[in-house]
Amino acid sequence: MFQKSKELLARAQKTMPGGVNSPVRAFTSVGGSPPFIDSARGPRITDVDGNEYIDFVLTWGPAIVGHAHPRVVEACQKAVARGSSFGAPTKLEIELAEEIVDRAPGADVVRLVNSGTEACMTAIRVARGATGRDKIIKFEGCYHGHSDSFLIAAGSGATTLGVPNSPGVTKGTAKDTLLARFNDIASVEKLFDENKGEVAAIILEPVCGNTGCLPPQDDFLQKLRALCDDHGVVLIFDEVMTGFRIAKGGAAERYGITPDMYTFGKVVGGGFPLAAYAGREELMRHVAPDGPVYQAGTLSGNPVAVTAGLETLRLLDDDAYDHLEKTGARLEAGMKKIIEDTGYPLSTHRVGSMFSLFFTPESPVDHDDVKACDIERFNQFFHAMLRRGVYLAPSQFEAGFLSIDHDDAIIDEVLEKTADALDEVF
Ligand code: KE4
Repeated sequence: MFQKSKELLARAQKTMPGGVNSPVRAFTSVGGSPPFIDSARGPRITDVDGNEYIDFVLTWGPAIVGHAHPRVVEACQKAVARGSSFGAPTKLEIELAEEIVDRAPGADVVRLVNSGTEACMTAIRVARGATGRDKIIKFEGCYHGHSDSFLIAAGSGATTLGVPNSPGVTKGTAKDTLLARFNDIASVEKLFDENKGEVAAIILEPVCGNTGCLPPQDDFLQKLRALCDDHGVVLIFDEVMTGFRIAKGGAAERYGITPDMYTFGKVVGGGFPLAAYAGREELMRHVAPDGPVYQAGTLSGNPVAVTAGLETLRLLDDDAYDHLEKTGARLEAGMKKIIEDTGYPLSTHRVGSMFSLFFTPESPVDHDDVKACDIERFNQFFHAMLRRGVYLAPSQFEAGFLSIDHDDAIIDEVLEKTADALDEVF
């Protein structure tokens, strides 16, 4: 079933760490070796051995209008034929910036960059530059890319100071990152009390997607907004995953909370290396060349990636979001029915078109809860689904995604396969 993929992996490992260009692709947590993908179209991907899968990874979110959407392909073909990058301003970048400003509540000014990592690392630089403060608060289980300030684990229980969770990150960097617990406003208040006047920003995924799909509880986001207002702290919504996916205006629109800054990625680039940070005029005018906070990029806003992002967002009209919501609800209802009928120790969360099936009966509210999942059983389930032609994210700590091409027939087929795979692993 995976012969050619296995051969390619052995060859790839000779010249690339783990044979991959991003660690999660190596299947380290789920075991086994990853299928090497040959092509994708709509809701499906095909590997080099000819195996076809219904895709719920969607290249970690970007393929929300399906893989290789004809309109996106045609527009990018025309764009690349006019030159792939000029390193100079273009009209297209204005159109994408205006589309983002139109959609994201409170975003007045946008800067296009090349990855979510770049967007997040720059957003905290702007917050630090604008406030003159050094510390940031992030939440355990939230991921904001691989820049040093975010590769921080919670220190010993007593302290809430961060410690590096990757070699190469200095203690000097780690001391300025404080760790709070998602959905636990008291953990944030405690950090504010212990670091009076030193916190520049709070950055969070308003709906976690990097510890499975965890929605904000009750009025958690409202209370965070109020705390930031009280302490003059910049509230940054990392909407790299949720942006333009869970609503036209992302989590800010869905939950009615306006952050001071945003980061975007994935959907906004339509599968090309494009991301963005945005925010209130007063903050974003600190960014060079308007202000002194420096950030730059050779390929930032290149016309091909901008074309892909623009075409994708233009396809995401009200009907598209209505479809994503309906298929998400169908999937969620089906999973809940399986859990109810079988009594298996499972729970599920869904927000719009992102979801997770957790291998714990207690509905998780934070990263610790997800760490208590039966990871071994998840891994068995993952492979059981792969053998059935369903490509899930290769980790309990990732979220699943739907595209506008995932229809009722696909959802019903996957629910059947899910029940069958669960019977196999339980
Ligand atoms: P990139 O640098 O990978 O474009 O974006 C970093 C990032 C920032 N913020 C959020 C909320 C994100 O989810 C991400 C990246 N997400 C992971 C998947 N959970 C990308 C997959 C990978 O690392 O290969």
